[in-house]
Amino acid sequence: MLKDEVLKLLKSEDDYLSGQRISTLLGVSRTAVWKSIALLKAEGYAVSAVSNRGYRLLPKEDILNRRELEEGLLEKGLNIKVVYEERTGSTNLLAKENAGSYVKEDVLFVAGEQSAGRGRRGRTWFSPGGEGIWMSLLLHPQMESHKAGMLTLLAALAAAKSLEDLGFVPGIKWPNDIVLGKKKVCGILTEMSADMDGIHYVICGIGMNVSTRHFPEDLAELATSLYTESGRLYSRKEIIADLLLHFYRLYPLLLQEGSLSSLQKDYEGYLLGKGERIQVHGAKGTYAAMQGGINDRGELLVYDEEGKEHALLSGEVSIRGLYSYT
Ligand code: BT5
Repeated sequence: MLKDEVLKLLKSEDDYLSGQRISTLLGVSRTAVWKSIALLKAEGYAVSAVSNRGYRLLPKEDILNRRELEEGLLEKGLNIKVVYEERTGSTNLLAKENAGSYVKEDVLFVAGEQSAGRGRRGRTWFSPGGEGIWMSLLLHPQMESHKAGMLTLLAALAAAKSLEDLGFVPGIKWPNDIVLGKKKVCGILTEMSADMDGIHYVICGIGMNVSTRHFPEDLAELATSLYTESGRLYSRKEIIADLLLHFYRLYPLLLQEGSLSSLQKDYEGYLLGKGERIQVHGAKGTYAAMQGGINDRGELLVYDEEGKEHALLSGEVSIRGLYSYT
C-alpha cells in the first residue's frame, strides 16, 4: 500500500521530506501523499508536519494521545484527566472553552500542534506539530486572585526541575522563561477567571520545545529545543509526567502558605540575572536598575540608581538587558 511506501521513506530520512519530494520519489500525486500521511497519523504514527518543510517521523516512544498520557501520569501516582487534541488553536483557549465542564477537577489539555499558540500580551508562540509540549493545566486553587501570578513561578520551577532531571542546566528568567544556554526553551502563560468572590479557575499554559531542529528566522537567535541542545530526542509524555510530578509536589506548599516562602530559595537557585544591570519598563516609565532575587510573593526585587528597592509584579513590567531576546 502507498502508506507503507511513504512510511518507509519517512523512516529512511532523518530530516523533513517535502510532500513534493515524496510524490516525485513514489510517482504519485501530492494528494495521495497527504492521504497516506493522514492514515499513518490515524494509526498512531507521530508525523510532524511543518509548512514549507514537509513531513518527519518522530520516534515511536514519542506518540502522544489521551491514554498514553493518563497512563504515564498514573505511573507517577497522578490521577489527572487528560484532554488530547491532535491539533488545536491554543490549549489555553481549549481549557477556557471547557472550563465550565470541570468546575472542581484539575484537567490537563494537551495538543500535538497549536495553530495559534499564544504568549503573553498578545504575542504568539511557535508550536509545530509533534515537536514540543503544548499543554495547559486547568486548576481551581483556593487562594486570593491577586496571588494567582505565583502559579507562573511555580510552573517555571517545575519545568526547570524536569529539565534538570534530564541532565540539562536550566535557568529561569523571571517570571516565566526557562532558558538553556542563553536561549528560551520553555515559556509559561497563566490566565485566570475570577470575580469579587474569588478565583473560578486558573489556566497554566506551558510550552516547551522538544525536538525542533529549525525555528523560523525571527526565533532562530532566541529559541532553542532539547534536541538542539543535546542532539537527542526525548519522550514528550515522560517529560510531561515528570514536570507535573514536580508541580504537584510544590503546589500544596503554595496553597497552604498562600505565598512562595518555602519555594523562594529553590526558585532563586535557578534565577538568572542576579546582580546584573537591567532596564525596567513599567507604568511609571523606564529606569535602569540592578536585579536582585524575588520576595515570597514572587515579585522581582530590583534596586534603582539611588539604591531604592522596588518589588516588580509580573505582568506589569518587563525587564530588558539580560538576553538578546528580551
Ligand atoms: C510565553 O510568552 O513565553 C508564554 C508561552 C506559553 C505557550 C504555551 S503552549 C501551551 C499554552 N497554549 C498557548 O496558546 N500558550 C501556552 P512570552 O513571554 O510573551 O513569550 C513570547 C515570545 O517568545 C514571542 O514573542 C517570541 O519572541 C518567543 N517565542 C515564540 N515561540 C517560541 C518558541 N516556540 N520557543 C521559544 N521562544 C518562542
